[in-house]
Amino acid sequence: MRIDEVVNETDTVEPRPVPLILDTDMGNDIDDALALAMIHGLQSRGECRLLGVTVSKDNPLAPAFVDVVNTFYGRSEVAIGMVRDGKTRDERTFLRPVVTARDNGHPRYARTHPTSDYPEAVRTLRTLLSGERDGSVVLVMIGFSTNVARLLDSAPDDFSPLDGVRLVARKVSHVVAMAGDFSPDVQARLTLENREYNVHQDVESGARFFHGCPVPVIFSGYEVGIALPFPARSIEEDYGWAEHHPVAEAYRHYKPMPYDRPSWDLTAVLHAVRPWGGYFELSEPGRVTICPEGTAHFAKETKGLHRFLVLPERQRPRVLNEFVGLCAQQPPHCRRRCAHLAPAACAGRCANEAAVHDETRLFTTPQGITQ
Ligand SMILES: [Ca+2]
Repeated sequence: MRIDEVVNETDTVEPRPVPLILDTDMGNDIDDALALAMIHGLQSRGECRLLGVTVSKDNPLAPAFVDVVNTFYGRSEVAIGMVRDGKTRDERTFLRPVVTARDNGHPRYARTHPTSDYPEAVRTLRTLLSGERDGSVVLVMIGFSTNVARLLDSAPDDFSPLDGVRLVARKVSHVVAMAGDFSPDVQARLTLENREYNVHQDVESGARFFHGCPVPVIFSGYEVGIALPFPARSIEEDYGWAEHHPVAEAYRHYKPMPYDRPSWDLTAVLHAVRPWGGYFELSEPGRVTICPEGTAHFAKETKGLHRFLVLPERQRPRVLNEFVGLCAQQPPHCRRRCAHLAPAACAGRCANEAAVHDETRLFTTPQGITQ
């Protein structure tokens, strides 16, 4: 599919559940955690379907945190894949306090996978893609390109007779990537000082993926998210429906509160699920080149597969408002299972009971949903 077809199609179709795969460096910054919460909020509203999450940060607490969040939202079926020999092994500040939190001797947050032996990410990506309809999957990248570059280089296997490039070309509609900085000032003078984190942490993989990706890529640059500070006030006020909320708790651990953190990764998610929303404008088509020193250069090109998001000033309050509301969205399964309880009474309790939070099990347990 060419990029103008993506744009034209998404401009006119009605909203529908978008099949998503999220590739994240969960743990390096708090916007990844908010982005995952936002995806769950959008899925609770029927707007997307999270197929899987692959983690590019090489620390076992990173997929464990993803597991905690998915389980909290009652979506144990979401696949999780983990990089091998990846970048950034340090824990940083919020993964361990949330994953290992205990109350009265029991884990505060349940996990679906009892150990940290998560499948390798490329295997997960190939498995997920091979099972989806052709041209349907939107790949959201909010970290380094380690996993997706290896995906392109992957060979045919038991899941698909296609190599990585052909598998992506067959199954992926387009990619939305938080990467680069496409503000006019930076593009006019690329320097080591204005390299964007996701690109320069793994330059080789970024070049491999963005230069070789066979489907359109829409970039959300550094300049978009920096203009959208997520309000600490929302963390303090909007999550009371759960006794403990793993993402709100992570936010408090990331840095001393209160602080408003830029919403880089959330911008990619919002555009991936609601490209029709009018939140952002799109650049002309072109080609992004990843330079050896870790900068990303955009050049207009009529048939180029790349575009980048532009945030109109008038849309800033509206986009922030969507971020706040979607991240704090309560999952509907709590209301279903605990319909006999007031929402405030149900949320914290059943959020900690992973087994009964499995949505499939909710509808198949012979004893009924109150078991
Ligand atoms: Ca990230």
